Amino acid sequence: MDVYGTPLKPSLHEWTDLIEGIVETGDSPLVGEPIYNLNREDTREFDAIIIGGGAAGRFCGAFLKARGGRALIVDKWPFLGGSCPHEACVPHHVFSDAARELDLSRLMAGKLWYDKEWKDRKVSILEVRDLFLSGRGLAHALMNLQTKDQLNVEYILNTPAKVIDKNTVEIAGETFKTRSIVLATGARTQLPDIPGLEQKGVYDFATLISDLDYEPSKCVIIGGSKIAIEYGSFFNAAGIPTTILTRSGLMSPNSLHHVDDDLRDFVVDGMKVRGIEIIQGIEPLEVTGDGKQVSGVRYRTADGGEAFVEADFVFIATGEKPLSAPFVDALGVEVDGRGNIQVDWTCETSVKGVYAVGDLIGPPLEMFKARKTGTVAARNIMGEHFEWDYTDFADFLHSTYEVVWMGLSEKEARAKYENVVIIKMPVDGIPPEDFALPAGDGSMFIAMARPELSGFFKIVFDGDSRKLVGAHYVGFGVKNAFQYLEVLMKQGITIDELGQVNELFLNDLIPQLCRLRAGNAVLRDL
Ligand code: FAD
Ligand code: KPC
Repeated sequence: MDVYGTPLKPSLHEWTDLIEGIVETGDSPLVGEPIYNLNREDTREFDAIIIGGGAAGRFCGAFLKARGGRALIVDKWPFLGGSCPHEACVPHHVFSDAARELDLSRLMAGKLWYDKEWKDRKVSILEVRDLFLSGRGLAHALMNLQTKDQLNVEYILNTPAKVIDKNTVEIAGETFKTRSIVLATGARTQLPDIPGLEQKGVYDFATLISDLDYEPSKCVIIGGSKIAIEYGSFFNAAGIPTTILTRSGLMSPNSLHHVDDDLRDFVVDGMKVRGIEIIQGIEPLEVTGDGKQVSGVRYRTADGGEAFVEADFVFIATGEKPLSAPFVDALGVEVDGRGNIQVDWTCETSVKGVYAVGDLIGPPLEMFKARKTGTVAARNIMGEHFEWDYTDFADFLHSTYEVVWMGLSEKEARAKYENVVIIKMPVDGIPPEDFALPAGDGSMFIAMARPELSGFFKIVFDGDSRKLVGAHYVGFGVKNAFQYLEVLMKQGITIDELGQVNELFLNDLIPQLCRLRAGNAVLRDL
């Protein structure tokens, strides 16, 4: 199918029907047929052929085009945007929104207009999943429309690309020449090496979307990744008893940097309060079952014994592995022990003129890094020498809260600075159940009913320079604030400047508490 040329043709709704006919119903004549948005009259060589049109590839194409280059994005799916709108971040946010609503209903059960039966009520996770599916087509459609009609980037979809050499790519039997190649094929779940995974009842984030066809009644999650916390919090909030089996501790330094102990405790203890069973230090041994349907998970305990936990739903959250093998074979690009393609800070691989971006180059597997590495590769391909070190970044996850942290943890700050000043809520020495703060944006309601669950807040200063060096928050609406605060922190914002911020939310603790302390020539904790 050729879609090149006419603006806004296909329309948003035509794109939706076209994509859904391939992905959802499989009854479109376009199944297996490439979709060409390709200017065949343009005889210029491509500056880059981008293999994979997810966040990393799409931003690479858009940036390269904006810099005057010619890019061609190829994706095996019939839509651009990749895993984020299809099965990853977007459903994750739908589930986390639902978890927050459900959690509030349970915390408030029997109060105000909240039905007291909420305490034990189970809701349908299929309905929530299907709600996501009912909106997914439009997200897919928007990606194709925006890329074609607003960003004017050429693409070929619904067909895989095969790299022949560093200047040649084969797409649907046709050979295309290019000055450089950008690899952007992302990552998939790394399954643990244990028997029983082939049985019905074993899911990951992707197959939960594509395959789940029953309402689980008991869930076991294998793994301790962010996804374990996020999806586990949702399943549990939906009323499915949930156990998390994890090798290392949740939110442990192995997988996440700069996590403060008290932030972690607030999150993990909060999950336990809500009934999630968390078993750490385990080694999964087998997903048990009759060969057809799972019955549970057998595991080695932290003290070397064996134990079993029953389940009709096993969710794998043991991390992801990059889809790098075809490029090692075709180009000999260097990878690390986990298969992540090795790149320098310009995103160039060990093969000159071949770049790799997004999840394919390893952690952090986050959208900001995927999109920005795409632009970094584009800039360098277009002749600018541009390096970006993405190793220090603000981070977040969802439990039934938003959990956000950036800069140094208190422990890291104390190791680095002599005079560390802490401002935090709840206040040490007062029982949290007597102390309805932080009561941030969105948790006022909880604070009145369950003060101890109203959130967690801590900011860390170097008391000598008065500069902000870390911030940690559990509550709602914080991601937005912290993504800008991180920029200010990196620019060296002080407690005095933070105290000058005009708060829109009366209980935004950063400006008000900084202002209360900023008058002191010698800073003190609060
Ligand atoms: P992808 O989006 O996976 O794109 C790779 C593309 O390559 C796909 O479209 C695929 O079809 C295509 N492809 C593969 N092989 C070929 C081939 N041979 N030829 C052509 N095309 C090919 N990050 C956040 O920042 N915030 C979040 O809230 C968040 N939530 C997440 C929730 C979950 C459950 C998961 C799994 C991840 C989440 N992430 C989140 C991470 C985020 O989704 C990824 O970092 C991001 O999507 C990676 O983008 P990418 O372009 O590198 O890869
Ligand atoms: C559709 C949507 O809002 C989120 S998916 C974003 C994919 S991309 O813009 O390519 O990073």
